[in-house]
Amino acid sequence: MKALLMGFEPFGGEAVNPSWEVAQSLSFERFDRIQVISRRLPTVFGESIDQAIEAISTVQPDVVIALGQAGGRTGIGLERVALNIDDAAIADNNGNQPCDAPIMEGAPAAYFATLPIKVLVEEVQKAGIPAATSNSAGTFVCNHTMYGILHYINESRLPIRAGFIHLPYLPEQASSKKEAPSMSLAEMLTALRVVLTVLSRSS
Ligand code: PCA
Repeated sequence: MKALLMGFEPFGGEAVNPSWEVAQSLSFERFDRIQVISRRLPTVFGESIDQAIEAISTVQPDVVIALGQAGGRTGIGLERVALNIDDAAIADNNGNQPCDAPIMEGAPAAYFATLPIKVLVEEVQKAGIPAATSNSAGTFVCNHTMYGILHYINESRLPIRAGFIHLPYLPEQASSKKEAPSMSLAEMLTALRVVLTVLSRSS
């Protein structure tokens, strides 16, 4: 199975983004006949979708998983749905801050992830790592990118399963914040190995 794993560059004043740390680390591994190809996306509206689509068409993966940082979450979040809306509480890395704007005019209001999210949550939990389904990927660049990926795959009728996973802060990010939950990189990597293994066995 060929898996395209995408993470984001740091944003909002952070020095790292766990999503890219995880995606990058896994690209150096080989397990269960899974080939992981990683790409780092800009935390920028529009450009993130363009680069994700470019990566999908060059890599031609079986599975696409985009990862993102969701500071404040206590576990791995398997996103169920992407909404056709941009509504940013902070500016992206290019200074864009859209408000109540559709991502794509005339396109569906939402897309569901095409990954078996309940099964994945259960398996990650069995590995001893906090995980939950999430019914909102927010309305910032992650939701935007998830929507763009699912819309592209749907419109192009590609046989690619795709979804989005949000990650908590890394301990080094949480250490300077008041009561912020975090998860170690090692645990995040274990969770993603579980996710990829389950997907490779059900392809
Ligand atoms: N998290 C942001 C965008 C990039 C990232 O890692 C989000 O949740 O929208």
